[in-house]
Amino acid sequence: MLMSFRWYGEKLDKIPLNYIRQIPGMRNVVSALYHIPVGEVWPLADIAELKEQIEAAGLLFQTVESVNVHEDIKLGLPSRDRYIANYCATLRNLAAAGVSVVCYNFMPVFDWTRTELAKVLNDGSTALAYNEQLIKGYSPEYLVEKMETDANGFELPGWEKERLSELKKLFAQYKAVDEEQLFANLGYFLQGVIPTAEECGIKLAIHPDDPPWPVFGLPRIVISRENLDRIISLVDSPSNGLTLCSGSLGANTANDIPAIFRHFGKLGKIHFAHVRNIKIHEPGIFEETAHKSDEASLDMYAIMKALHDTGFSGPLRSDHGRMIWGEEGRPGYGLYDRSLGAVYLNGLWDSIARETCGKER
Ligand SMILES: [Mn+2]
Repeated sequence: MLMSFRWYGEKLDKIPLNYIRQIPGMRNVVSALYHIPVGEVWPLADIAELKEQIEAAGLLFQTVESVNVHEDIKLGLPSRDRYIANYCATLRNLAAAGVSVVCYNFMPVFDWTRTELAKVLNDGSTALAYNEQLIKGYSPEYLVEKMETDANGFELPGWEKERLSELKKLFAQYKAVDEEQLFANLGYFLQGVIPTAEECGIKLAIHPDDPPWPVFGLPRIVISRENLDRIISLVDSPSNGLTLCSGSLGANTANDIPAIFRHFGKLGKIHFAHVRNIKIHEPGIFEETAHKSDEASLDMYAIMKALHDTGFSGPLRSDHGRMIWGEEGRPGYGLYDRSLGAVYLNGLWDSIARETCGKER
């Protein structure tokens, strides 16, 4: 297991790499080229520069989150072939720089969705939260505005302005895309990119939809064990795999998270793991919490045990954290609570490893 931390680059992230280096057991940085518009090729020189910065701080750069998929690919428009060719060129450049895992998602229009970016929890910390009842009263435009004003001046991943400026047009285009069509469009994308990924040694890892149900009537398919099984069978290749995210899939209590990790771990399909906790108050209403299991709804020990038992050796990150100790930063992506999460998960991993293998170290 390669403990990892998401970082937005020198320009966009206020957390310095040397702070990340000081988190006990931290080894790998997960990043992306945020200045390249969706659909364009990531230049090798820019990737190399990012890699040099990260390695100069004593950390690895083996994982990219995300190379976003152009909306035309998700919609299945004729222009998708050009964007698929660009995606392949980006994968080749990433492989040339030593990247081995590339995360992506296939959510129409909106990326992850929350109704509150700073819900005050009982201990005075703040966290991201979701309330299905509130969403029902929002228009898509209102949600976009709200996310922007609540984001502390940071651009949120997946909520880049230029992509969301044509909401009305996008919603009209998606009227023709139901779940089956979205599966077909994902299949077409994978048939286009997996051969290149396989050839250059990149493992593609689709991230679950967050939350794992339709929002504003847009179809969502990366939502359950059954659908994940279908996705990995769209193209049979070691490069066609998953980012299993406990907090995303876990928002639906029908998803048995430790069992899902064990199932896909046995198949060798977990290329990247996001392990975080949430507290579900009732169906459709949840908030993000500290990682520790007794504070929330998901059993972190059972998840880490499933990963360990199935020989997981890929990157893993504590994903989101709360805002604690007065920190101000990008919602979900502060230094302190994500660090506590990483250390907690490392502690679980160490004790599972020692119980299982009997090793002193
Ligand atoms: Mn995640």
